Amino acid sequence: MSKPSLLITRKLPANVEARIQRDYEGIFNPEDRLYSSEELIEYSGRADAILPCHTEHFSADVIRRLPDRIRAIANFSVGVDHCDLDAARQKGIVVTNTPDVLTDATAELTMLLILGAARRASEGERLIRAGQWNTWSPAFMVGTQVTGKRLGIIGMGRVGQVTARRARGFDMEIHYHNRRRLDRAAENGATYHENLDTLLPLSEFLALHCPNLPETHDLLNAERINRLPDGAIVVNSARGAVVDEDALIDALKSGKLAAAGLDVYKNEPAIRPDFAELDNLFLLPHVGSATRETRDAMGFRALDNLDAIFAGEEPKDRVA
Ligand code: 8YV
Repeated sequence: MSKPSLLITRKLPANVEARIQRDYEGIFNPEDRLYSSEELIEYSGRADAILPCHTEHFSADVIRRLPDRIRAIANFSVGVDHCDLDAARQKGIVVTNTPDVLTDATAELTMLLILGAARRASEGERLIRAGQWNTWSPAFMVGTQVTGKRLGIIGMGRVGQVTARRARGFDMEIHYHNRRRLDRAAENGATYHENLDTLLPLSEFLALHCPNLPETHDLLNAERINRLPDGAIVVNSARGAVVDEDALIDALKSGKLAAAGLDVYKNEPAIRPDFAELDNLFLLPHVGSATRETRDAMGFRALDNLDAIFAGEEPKDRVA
């Protein structure tokens, strides 16, 4: 039997590409060039399935124009907000994602954002690299202590729960809001808030772990930021769309927020230039899951899903 043909839109780890070579007719992108929608549609013409990243946008229009032979979009990502799932369902295309395998890496990065923002890590680093460290005093680069503080988590799914576990290592008191309350064991002592009204005023730190959905768009807006304690710190390793960036910048400028840590942005990678002007903003370039271990695991998980689809079985991580 001939191997199914697979369009791989970005350069993947060597181990993952080797498995693709073994089991599929791979159409690779060795230069790791970002395809336009037109190219995506054109290159899909030779494929039975696509293995994309969140950088490829499968709008309803793109999905409608994909060749009929495309059976699946097996994402190399847990987030699927770059795919119009209804359009995929209508066209009979199976869509999968890669949950679980990037949980640890993303929670780890969330702790880095919390610590980096609170302790002014990039500000200090920039100072040294610019050759401008020429003083020391007790008032120099004083930040916010993390240990023992209250951490509010919005979105207590896989990543939120592991972030809570890591934060407990810093004696943080965990409060959370989620669409539904977790069971006692998963809560592990965290306090559930049915709505944000009670969560926000006590969140000295606030970590966003909710997906980008119509109801979470601009969830952290000016009004909600104002309900945080003065000097709170906000971190986002979920999706840029859940933060009103104008409101965040205003709050960082006014001192309402002491600092923020961001890994994701509304219009990445073309982020707004005024972000870079704020000393109290700790910025990373969407690298939540960027560890060697996790990248391999994401690729293998996407391939497990494809293997199931081509074997006529239900893939483990079907989202449409
Ligand atoms: C990935 C992510 O690196 O999986 C996700 O949803 O946001 C990132 O951690 C990226 O999406 C890869 O496509």
